Amino acid sequence: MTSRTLIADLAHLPEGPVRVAGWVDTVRDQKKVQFIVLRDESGAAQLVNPAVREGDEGDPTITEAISGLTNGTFISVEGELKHDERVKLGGLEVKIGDLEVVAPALDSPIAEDSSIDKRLDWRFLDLRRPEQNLVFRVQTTFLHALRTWWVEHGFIEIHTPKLMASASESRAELFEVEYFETKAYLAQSPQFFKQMAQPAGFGKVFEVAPAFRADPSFTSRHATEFISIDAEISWIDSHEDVMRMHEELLVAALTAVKEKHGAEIEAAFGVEVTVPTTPFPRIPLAEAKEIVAGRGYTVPRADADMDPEGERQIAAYVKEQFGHEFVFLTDYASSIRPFYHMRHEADAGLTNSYDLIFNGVEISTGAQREHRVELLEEQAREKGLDPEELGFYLDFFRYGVPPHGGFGMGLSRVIMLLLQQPSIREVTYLFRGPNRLQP
Ligand code: AMO
Repeated sequence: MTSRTLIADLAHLPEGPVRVAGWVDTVRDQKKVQFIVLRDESGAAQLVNPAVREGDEGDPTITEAISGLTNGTFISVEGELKHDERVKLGGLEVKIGDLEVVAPALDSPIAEDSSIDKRLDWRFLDLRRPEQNLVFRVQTTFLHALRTWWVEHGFIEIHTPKLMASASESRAELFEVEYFETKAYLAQSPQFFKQMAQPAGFGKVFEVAPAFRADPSFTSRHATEFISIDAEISWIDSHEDVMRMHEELLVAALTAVKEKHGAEIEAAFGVEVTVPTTPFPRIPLAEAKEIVAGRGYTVPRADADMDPEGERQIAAYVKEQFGHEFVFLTDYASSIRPFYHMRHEADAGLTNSYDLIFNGVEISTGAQREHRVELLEEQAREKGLDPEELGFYLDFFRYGVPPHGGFGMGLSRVIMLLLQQPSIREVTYLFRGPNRLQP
């Protein structure tokens, strides 16, 4: 590979010869001044053609080459680095000595004001924007911090299969695929197999992997394929232990994001990253619905989950009352939770479960699991599931399983809410939805 200096590193180099390479962002081509703004993955810098600047020496053939450059062309430039505080862009410029057009570019089919659909059609060009690059650097830091926390706390990483013989969540959102002479389903969640790690003796596990939902909705928060962040821990007393792990993990990850990217995020998105205090507020769902009703909004179905407006309202209340961006809604009714959630000892109508709301949107579901096989079988039957089909799963609970629980959290939802973006489409590398399979 030909060596080059990343543009972000130029600021720390002494004046002298350098080679930079990247995409032409803009060309200013006038009689007395000719310069290029060059962008690479680390930043942007101004390159000046000395041949055009009065009194400077240079190669006049370069002038012609620059005049013919289109935006987006990938070029390599050898030149002289000069530090000059008067240059707005980074206080430096590179005097062009030699310029090679490595790969020319057609005019971009998208602009900043293009519709999100058009930008997704041309996602590789859209991703070239510095804010988009920042999104994925933030995501990298976020995930790295999660992993670091998990590893420091004795978790084991697992990779569960995405081809399954049965549903793990609702049958309604299941993708069916041909599998030789039989059918398979794309995993909706690693639920069953992360639970399997408990009788397997792993103690604490995590997985970051794709999950699939045949959900035909076109909301800003749903995709048909998304990255699910999952954790499952053994030997818990209740979902409270899961929430404690969850909030500590998020504090670690948001601390890392703020330290590394806080200033950039503020400059690019006008968003101040807040590291939350612990414990996060916890409100039982029934009480949350009353609070929301007191604010003048009635969640449409009393026996259902919060709807999006209900989530926004309870988040607004929590922000006003506690100055917090997160809230755990707890103790969901068993009628609206999966069969595997443990129910309250004293009230089987409620579960040891929670949803985590961040800036007004659900980012996660967590729960203590039912580990007593007779109860689990009964709960499955009650939900209309066939214990035969779930045989492999129910067996996990027949051979010594500790009380356990965990959560699943959608990566793109967290990043969307952290950077206050309007849709997960903006923060997903390649979005998959009901009418998008390409690119
Ligand atoms: P649940 O179905 O609530 O729980 O999903 C957990 C989290 O995954 C994200 N998510 C989605 N993100 C984008 N598009 C979708 N279609 C989509 N569906 C879900 C959300 C959601 O909060 N097995 C349980 C978790 C557990 O109990 O451990 C489960 O999957 O952020």
